[in-house]
Amino acid sequence: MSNKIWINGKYFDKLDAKVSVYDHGFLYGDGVFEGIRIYSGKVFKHKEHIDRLYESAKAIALTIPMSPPEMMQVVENAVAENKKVDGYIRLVVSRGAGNLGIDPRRCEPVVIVIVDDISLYPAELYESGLEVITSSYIRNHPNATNPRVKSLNYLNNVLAKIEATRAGCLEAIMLNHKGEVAECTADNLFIVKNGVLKTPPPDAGILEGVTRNFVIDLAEKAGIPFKEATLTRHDVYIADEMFLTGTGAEVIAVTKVDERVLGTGKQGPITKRLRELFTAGVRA
Ligand code: PXG
Repeated sequence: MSNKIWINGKYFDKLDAKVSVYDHGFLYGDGVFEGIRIYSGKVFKHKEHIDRLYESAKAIALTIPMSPPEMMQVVENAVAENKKVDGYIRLVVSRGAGNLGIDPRRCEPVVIVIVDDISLYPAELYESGLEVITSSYIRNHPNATNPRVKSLNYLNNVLAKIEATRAGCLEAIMLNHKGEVAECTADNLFIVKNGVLKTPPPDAGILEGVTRNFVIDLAEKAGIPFKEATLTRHDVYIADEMFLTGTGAEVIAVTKVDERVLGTGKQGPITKRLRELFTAGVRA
């Protein structure tokens, strides 16, 4: 069955779901988005994603032409329309079509809900762990487009991803402008050192991931010592364990960074435990 894609109030088949070439999302990356999972017929952390979408929109001075509860209803309806039980939702709010200048005042926002599937990394890597590099591209400076805004401008991250794949890896660690560890191209990063779980704080210049916050909750409930901490590349190299979290990635171990083997070179015990808690938790 073809996907039914919702655009400003109407459903379109995948091949007919189109936006204008004058759309400022296309011309300038002017817009915001969310990626959301559907597990067992339920939209996972729906309110958290919608709240972040509205915060991202507010930060770029984009008024979404409906209220958050209305948006949640639109998303629920699109999931039902597509009869999706397990899948992925891409919610996009573009500044919309205007003229060819960057001034957005003539634009009419466009809201798009795509219901589909996603898999970021091959299934076997969820057992063996990923190998990553540190990118030469830094994450956005907080006084440029703040990394907490999930904007349609992912070019920095795309360049880091290209750098990674050219180096034979699937993911890259991005540092911030101070040289501290921020996150990967579409995932947050955690390490374990001497039994303590650590991840960079939001002001390290990261997207404050919904999956990140869920995993922190799971760790705290399971009694795993946790703290937000400024991390350098050195902390990553000498970590006992490392893993990434994200809507697309879920929870995946990292076993090699810049050709340094982490810990035993296998998915570590705390990572394994959190992966199990995650898999059970998203369907609870
Ligand atoms: N950092 C960045 C830069 C992201 O883009 C995350 C962290 C994780 O956040 P969540 O809230 O998802 O736990 C993201 C999420 C894709 C894709 O198509 C990207 C994301 C999510 C889903 C799919 O590559 N980004």
